[in-house]
Amino acid sequence: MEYRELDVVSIIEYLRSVKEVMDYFGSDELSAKEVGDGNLNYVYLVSSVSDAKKALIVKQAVPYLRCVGEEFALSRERMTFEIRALEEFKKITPSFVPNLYHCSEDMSIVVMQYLDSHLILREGLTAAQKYPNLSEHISTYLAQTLFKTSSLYLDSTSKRELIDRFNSNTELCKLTEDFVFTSAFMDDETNDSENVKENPLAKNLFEDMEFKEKILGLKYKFMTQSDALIHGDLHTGSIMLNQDETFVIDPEFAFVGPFGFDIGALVANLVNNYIHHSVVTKDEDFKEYLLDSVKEILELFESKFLDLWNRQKDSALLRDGYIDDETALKYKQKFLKNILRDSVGFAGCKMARRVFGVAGVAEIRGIENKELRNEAEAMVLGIAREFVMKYKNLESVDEVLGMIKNAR
Ligand code: ADP
Ligand code: SR1
Ligand code: MG
Repeated sequence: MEYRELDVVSIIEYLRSVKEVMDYFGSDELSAKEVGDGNLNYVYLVSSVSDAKKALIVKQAVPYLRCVGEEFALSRERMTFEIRALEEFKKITPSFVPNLYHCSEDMSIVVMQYLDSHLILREGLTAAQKYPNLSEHISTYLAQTLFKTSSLYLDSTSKRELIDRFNSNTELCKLTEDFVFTSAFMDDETNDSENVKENPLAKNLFEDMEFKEKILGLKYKFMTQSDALIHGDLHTGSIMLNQDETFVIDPEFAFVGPFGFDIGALVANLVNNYIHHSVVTKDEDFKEYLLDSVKEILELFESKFLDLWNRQKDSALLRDGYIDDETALKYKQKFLKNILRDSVGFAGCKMARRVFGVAGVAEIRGIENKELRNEAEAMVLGIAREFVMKYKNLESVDEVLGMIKNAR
């Protein structure tokens, strides 16, 4: 089928030709509305007119970057990688990925389960909503997806096939290289120019050569380290949840990249939310909950990943009998410490890019009072700097928490 950009009318006509979708809706009359709030794509809620609860989500990529406009061309092939990643992660952790009804690489479209009682995690956290299963669920998601797509689990051929299927996601990898690791730390037209102008925080950041040199090291890891299939954009806007269930959506940035990148993205966004509550609501109880969540996610990830590894006898990396158990355990512990370190380094980049770069986050950029926003931005950059300057020598999760708590 030849690609065409759909709208609220043509989408219904398109769906009528998709058997799996018609099996779901039967002969119901359908209506569609656009509900997307993301930076890149269009997301429609299609529902039965007689029963609004009977509904599916349709997401289509367009050949440009939605948040900038048609003048910023971006090929719609990003949806091919989102489809592949959704299918791959669905196989590995079915309960954390929405059900898929229809995927078309030609139309750059995916039709999936409507998460009707779930909220975007960023919104929930900003409203000081606690989620009792978040750490447990997301640490399982991270351990399972990262371990089972790595050379610690796959054989050599399967791992290389995975790289072949995902590492041509060049445009979105380049977006990350540009927006997460580069332009947010120098004068650039894509930055939030109003805020950059005559702002001593921006001047200090752009002139901070020690920090920027360390960012280069992390960018290089991002560009070259093919550890596992990562989501690639695992901020709190890519998680939808309620008190019982947790879903990870929007993996269009997926590629085979460094273990620490997804973990770092999540930590960064939890810490930015902590900063929001430090400056705006001053809700000490909720701040404590966020810190506990960071600690639990990092520690649970480590123990679950290690457990999966201990149960895996042969892989591309290790052959049963190659080393004794004691040596293997020491090797694995050192390996996991390096994942923690890289996660914290990436978290620093991901926090700092949200201050002046394109695509700020609501918790920080949305603070309306200028003084408070400035206070929050200084705190983000302070913690991000600690993370980026010290990540290579970190020994424990508690040290990470110390860096967050000691910031002012
Ligand atoms: P983008 O790629 O543009 O960032 P997202 O995949 O993040 O798009 O989706 C944008 C928004 O659409 C989400 O923030 C959420 O509000 C809504 N959304 C996406 N998928 C679902 C879903 N399966 N169920 C309910 N809402 C969804
Ligand atoms: C211009 S693209 C901006 C950001 O949106 C996505 O969610 C990614 O985080 C990307 O860097
Ligand atoms: Mg998104």
